[in-house]
Order: sequence, then structure tokens, then C-alpha cells
Amino acid sequence: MSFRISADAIGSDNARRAAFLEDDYAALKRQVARRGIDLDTIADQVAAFGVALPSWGVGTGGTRFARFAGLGEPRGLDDKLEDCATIQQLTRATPTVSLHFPWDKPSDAAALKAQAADLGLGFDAVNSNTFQDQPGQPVSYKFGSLSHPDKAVRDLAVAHNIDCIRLGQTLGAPALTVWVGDGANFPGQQNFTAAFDRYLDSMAQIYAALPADWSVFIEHKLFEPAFYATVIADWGSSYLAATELGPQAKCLVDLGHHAPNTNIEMIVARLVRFGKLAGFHFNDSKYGDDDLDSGSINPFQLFLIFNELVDAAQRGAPGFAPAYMLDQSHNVTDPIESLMSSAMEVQRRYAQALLIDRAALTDAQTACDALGAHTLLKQAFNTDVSPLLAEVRRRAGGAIDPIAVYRASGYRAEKAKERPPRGGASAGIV
Ligand code: AOS
Ligand code: ZN
Ligand code: ZN
Repeated sequence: MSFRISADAIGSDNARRAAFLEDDYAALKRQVARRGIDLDTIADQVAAFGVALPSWGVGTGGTRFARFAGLGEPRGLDDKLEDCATIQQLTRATPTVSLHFPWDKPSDAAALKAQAADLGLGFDAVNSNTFQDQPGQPVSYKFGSLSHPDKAVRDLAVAHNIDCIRLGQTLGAPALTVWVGDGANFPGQQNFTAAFDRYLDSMAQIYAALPADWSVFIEHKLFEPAFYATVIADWGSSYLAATELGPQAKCLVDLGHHAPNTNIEMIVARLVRFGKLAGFHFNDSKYGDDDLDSGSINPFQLFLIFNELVDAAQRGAPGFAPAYMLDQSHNVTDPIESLMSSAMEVQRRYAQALLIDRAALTDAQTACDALGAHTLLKQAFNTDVSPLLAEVRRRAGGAIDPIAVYRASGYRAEKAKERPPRGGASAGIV
């Protein structure tokens, strides 16, 4: 029997904190009531919000210099799901997992779906991987995949993506996310137009294999591993490709995949306006694709993104149904703690965006009252919604303080016994 945190452990920790929480929730309820907002209504909206866990995020990440394996880290898919289930058990904010193939390729997809359901988990978008060669692969992705000059390489990459769709279908996933590292390190290495054409041609074959109720998410990234030019470098290229492919193709925004200081919330607004927002890979960054914990560097940006999302939802923007996923690499923390903290951080910014007085904001914007409009955003952003998030978790059977319960449970130490290191297990570090 593998160790799981007991419902009693959650219950008794919650009991110790219940009186304080009740007090704080009541105070927050009175505070927002003065602004004409019913906190219980907000609580219901927050309870309905979920963010998917990246299967690769429960293992220790690393950099290109080194990877320092953590104790008791997952040895395979079963262990990854168990860790994801623990995160969901405590936070109740992460009901789905985003798998990455072939890292997570199951021997029996139907059995995997049942196993996940037993753990209280479903699946969000599945990810393909053509940025790395697999053992025994007949041709290499060293110089690209879907845009490679050699048709044999493109064919292999297309076939892999179609495999991912078929696997994902059996798992009940709704979409395929495609991120490719294709690009060039030298001016002159690649004909930009020819490479983009080949990418489009490959993607059209993948698109043709999509079930009618599926989507393909195109994930752009400014640079890395290609340092001079990347085929899908920005939301413009992503939008052009998604538009060329058709309505089932949309653009996925990973927060770390832009030049520093890019106005990501405005990109989000543009994609929403044209029905092309696929969803998100949430993380945070200071310099590039740092994959730091969500909200750890720029929480205001995260809030401003949710301001756009809540605005879109409230005005019923056509086709608006973004997928929310985390994509982080944990090098110095326990990944379970980081993922719990990030999921709560994403939830926090969503809750705050729900507190914005939109009617007053529209009035301020119409009256060209710049500071008045900004103050309305700041009022919501400065509201401490911690008691709201804790109460939402408590009502759903989660922990008022997930990290405290996790630490007190000794989960990691138990897993260190159950999962002896096998040496060099890697979940990928991109
Ligand atoms: C790469 O930079 C991207 O963020 C992808 O989403 C990638 O598939 C993921 O980070 C796993 O390596
Ligand atoms: Zn990503
Ligand atoms: Zn990335």
C-alpha cells in the first residue's frame, strides 16, 4: 500500500484553524459587501475554477548545467499521478493532469484513464514531444521536426502527433498542445518562408486527424533551443498558423515565452477578440523561459491577465473557453509544494479579478479617468482573498492550509522510502 494523506489529517488540521477562518471570511464578506459584492457568489465561481497540473512538473526539474534529483520523486507515471492526486486532495484546485508523450506513454490508455478517475483526476490537453530524440528513432530532430527540410523527419513528427491525439482520445483529453523548438541558430541557416510553409503543411496533416470535438493548441516561444530564429516565435506567427489551419486550431500562451516586458494581457485580449485563445501555461519569469512558480515574480501581471479573462467571460465573448495549465520547473523546492502554491496563486488572481467593479471601470474608462480606472483595479488587487480561497478549499473537502498539512504528513519522507532512487530518472527539463 502506498502512503496517502488521510482525510483525518486534513480534518484535524482544518478543525484547529476553523475559528480563525470563520472570523476572517466573515470580515472579508463584510468588506466586499460594502462594494456591493456577495462573497459567497464569488466563492462558487472560484470553486468551479481548475488549473491542470503538468505531469512533468511533479519531478525535479533542472537546468542545462545540472539536475539535482529530489528524494522520493516519481519514478514513472503511476507515481506522478499519485503526486498529482495529493495536490488535488489538498487544494481542490487541480482536477486534471496534462500528460506529455512519449514521457508518459501508457501501456494501456483505457486502464490509465480508469486509474486516474479512481484518484479523482481527469486529463486536460496532451502534449507532443518532437524537441528530443527518442531511443532508436530512425531520423533525428536535431535540426527541427515539423518544419525540417527532410520529409522523413516531418513525417515522423506528424505521425507522433497523430499518435498523441489517438492516445488522448482514449484518455478523454480535449486537445493536443504542440510546441516545437524548430528554428535556427545562424542567420542564413533557414529560409524563413520555406520553414513556415513546411510547418503549416505538417500541422495541416495533424489538424486533419483531429476529432470533431478536439482542438490543437499552438504554443509559441520566442527563443530556445533556437537562439536566432524560432519558427513559431510569437503570438503573431501562432495566430497566422491557427487561422490558416482552421477553427479547431488556437493559440496557447505560456507566460514565460515572450520578450521581457511584453504586454501579455494585451495579447490575451487580442486572441480572445478573435476567438483564438487556446489557454495558458502558467509560470513566472524574470528574464526568459524561466519556468518559475506562478505569481512568484510578477503577480500583478497574472492579475491583469485574469482581468481580461473575467471581462471576456462576463460579456460572453464567443467561443471563450480557455484551458488553464501550469508549466513550471522546480529546481530548488519540493515540486508538490510549488505546484500547490502556484495553483493557489492562479486561483487568487482569478478571485481578485472577480472583485473588480466592472461597471465603475467602464464608467471611468468612458470618462477618460485614467487614475480612477487604475484605482479600481488596484482596489481588487490589494484585497487579501486568502480567507476566500481557504474557505473554498474547506467546503470542497480540501485543506485550509495545504502546505502545512502536506509538511506535517511526512508524505515526502514516506515516498523516499517507497521510491528508492533509480539514478538519473528524468521527466525532461525544458
Ligand atoms: C517549452 O518551452 C514549453 O513550455 C512546452 O510547453 C514544453 O512542452 C513543456 O515545458 C515541457 O517541457
Ligand atoms: Zn509551456
Ligand atoms: Zn517553456
